[in-house]
Amino acid sequence: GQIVYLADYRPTDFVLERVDLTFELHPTETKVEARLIFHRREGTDRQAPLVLDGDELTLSGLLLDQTEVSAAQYEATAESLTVRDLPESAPFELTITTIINPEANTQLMGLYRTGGIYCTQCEAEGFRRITYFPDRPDVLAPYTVNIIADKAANPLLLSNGNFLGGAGYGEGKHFAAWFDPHPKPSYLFALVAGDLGVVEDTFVTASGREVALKIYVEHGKEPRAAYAMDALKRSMKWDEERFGREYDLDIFMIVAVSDFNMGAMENKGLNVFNDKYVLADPEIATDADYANIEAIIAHEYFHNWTGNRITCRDWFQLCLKEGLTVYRDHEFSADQRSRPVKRIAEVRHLKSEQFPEDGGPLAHPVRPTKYREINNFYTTTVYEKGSEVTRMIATLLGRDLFKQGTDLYFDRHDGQAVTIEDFIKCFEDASGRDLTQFSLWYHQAGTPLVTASGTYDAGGRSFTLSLEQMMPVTPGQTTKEPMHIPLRMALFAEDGALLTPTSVTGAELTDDVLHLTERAQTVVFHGIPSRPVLSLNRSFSTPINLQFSQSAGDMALIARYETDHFARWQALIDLGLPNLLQAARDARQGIAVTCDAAFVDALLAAAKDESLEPAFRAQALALPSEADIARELGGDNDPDAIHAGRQAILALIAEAGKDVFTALYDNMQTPGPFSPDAASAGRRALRNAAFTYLSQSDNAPARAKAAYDAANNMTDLSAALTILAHRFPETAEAKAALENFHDRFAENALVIDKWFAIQAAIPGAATLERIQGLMETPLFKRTNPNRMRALVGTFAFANPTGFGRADGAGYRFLAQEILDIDQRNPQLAARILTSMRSWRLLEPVRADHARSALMQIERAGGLSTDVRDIVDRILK
Ligand code: BAL
Ligand code: ZN
Repeated sequence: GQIVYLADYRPTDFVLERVDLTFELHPTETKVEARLIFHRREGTDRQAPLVLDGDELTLSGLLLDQTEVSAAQYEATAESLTVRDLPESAPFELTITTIINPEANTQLMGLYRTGGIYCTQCEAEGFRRITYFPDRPDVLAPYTVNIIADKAANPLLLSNGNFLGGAGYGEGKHFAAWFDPHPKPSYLFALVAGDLGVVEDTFVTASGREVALKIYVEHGKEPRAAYAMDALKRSMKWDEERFGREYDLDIFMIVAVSDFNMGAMENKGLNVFNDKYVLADPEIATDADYANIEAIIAHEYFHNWTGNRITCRDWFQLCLKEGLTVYRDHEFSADQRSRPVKRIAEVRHLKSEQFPEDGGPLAHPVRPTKYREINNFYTTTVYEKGSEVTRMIATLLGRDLFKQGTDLYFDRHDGQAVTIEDFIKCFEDASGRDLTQFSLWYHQAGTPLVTASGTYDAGGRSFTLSLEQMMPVTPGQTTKEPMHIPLRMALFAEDGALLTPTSVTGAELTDDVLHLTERAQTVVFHGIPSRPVLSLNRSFSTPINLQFSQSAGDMALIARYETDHFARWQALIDLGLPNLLQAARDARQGIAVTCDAAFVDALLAAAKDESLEPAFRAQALALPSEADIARELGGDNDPDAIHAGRQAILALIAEAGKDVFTALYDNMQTPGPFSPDAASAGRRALRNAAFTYLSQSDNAPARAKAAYDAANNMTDLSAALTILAHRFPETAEAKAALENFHDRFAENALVIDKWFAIQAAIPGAATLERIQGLMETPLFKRTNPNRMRALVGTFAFANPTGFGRADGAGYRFLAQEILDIDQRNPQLAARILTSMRSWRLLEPVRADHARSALMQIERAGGLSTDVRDIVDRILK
């Protein structure tokens, strides 16, 4: 794998006018005939050869305008096809035939088979595993696709666009033809064939066009697609209302498959989904699963405009479609559910996934300038930080100008492959605002650190706020410019009333947004009658680390009075965090752990505050994770001490709040039949949060066992099983529940993934042996990405004490697994390996073990580019 640089971008020498594909499907020998019409781009070298991309391909036929091409005129390797002496200006047709083996395709890129179904995954560079092609996102063309296959095994033949027709085709075969009129890049191509059940519905667009909606799932699972269908219709409506975007084909299809590297894929008119994000019913899906399905259905649907109608010029621009589309799906979920609770969940995720990436060896800008393997850039930085940057544009411009900016973007760039600069220009043109400094957010990696301190001058009735920003050094970026940081803020009086300054000097303040644009700024708020309590970075308006020493009393006041509920939650977390950090230090020294009463009181007050929605109260009760604590400690970390300290804090809160938690556990039932709506989910979340605390003070598993037996939905069942397995792993009750769960759901892969994941996350050194044992059981499937992520992924990403056990055996186990997975599925191997990205924050003995394990991978022969890229960067 060679390094690709943004600076090297140039358009293709040839323009692709049309694509006509014919597939004769066969499990091991699928014949692909690609008829491509090209002409030479004006102004390019008249002699230049046409060079097409390939990946593990063998050419079996090549025609130029229906005539065989002589051996002297072309050169074919597995990775490329070069054709010389092509017409200087006239269009020409190239007919390329390849034979591919879907059955042997374990990478799950290109055309492969899963559960008897043919399906494709082409983003980013999978299409070149199907045929030789200019496989880059700036080559857009309309596609016609003909599919020929055995009729009995493949009654269903699907591709992008609108259905043209089908017919019988010789002995036992049939064919279908599809035409997609919207020019698209190859990464959006899709083909699905096989025998599946379907759920059908229709949607009438704002302009009155009827669209057929179809979700294809395994036979018998149709009822489980009902929620996804509902989410799809809500998404289509929301995109019309909020962004003025209508759907543009006669049909929209979703196919759920069980072997899939990603969550889902937005192929034009034919989304392919990991079935984890389609299938749900109360018996198999948790509330979190329902929320994920809703968000991912929306995300892929929203790509129809942000990604498909307007796509990326090159893969460096990935955030153009991903950051914007994540922002859109976040807004959708916020509108469908509770906005503050959604925001809290987003920020939790951002801090626990993206912040460690941005603060470690894999840090890269939202818009990178080089890559060795593009698959490794489908990161939380591109996606989630990309979304945060889009959110900040909306914050800077306000809702109306932001809408005008997106309108302009859709209008100006429809049908094009564009860049981040094109995107930003639309907002500048719509608003008249200069976003030059702001756009550094796309180019400078690392999480900014903002330091704040305030002083009140009673005589002058003014409050002075000193702000400083610091950009950390990241790989390849040592010097950085100050950023434009939009900080939402408010000032409160001691009684919780909002204080509005008569004037502000030293910074621009628009509505509640304070603009920090210099390295250091002193802002004075005039006309403040009493000492104010500052609430800074409300709604997490900017993705920064904030250092602001505030008294416990002030934080408690924000936790109680802020009208921005996100800020209330943040204040509770900020109150708790020092306790968790100190607890980890104390546990390491063998000192008894204590916890500030101010924090416990504020937490319990929030927990029982009936004016707050249950989902919010549940979020307040969920303390920062062990990984979050490790990140905040910043180095020399001992996972066992962090775990012990956090458990001790949980126990102290549990003890102090016994009555509160008992009452919540008893009162937060959800009577009546199960409903996945946000309010019911919130009650379950709060009840299970209370239950987690109660199980801290329980010294017997009886309550958890009773809860397991009483559960009538997967949220409660898996919560009870988690408590039994994590808190009482060696008891007969835990063993019986695990066995019961296994036997009850053995036929249901998605639920068995939970069974594996819950066990992979059991704290403590013994879990490694458990995992090794689980790998020997018949239900363990090495070839299934969901299963590997559930067991190996959960262990490495979400079990600091088990994975990080002091003897290093967890790291050695991972190294072996990575090398093994890499043989089949490099993309999956590289993804799981990123779990090692924070190894330098470990205490020296563990860090040494981690380094040795990484070096074991690095030294192995035959590594994929995917794994090579990650291991080299992590070790650097
Ligand atoms: N484009 C890959 C899957 C997604 O982000 O929607
Ligand atoms: Zn996406």
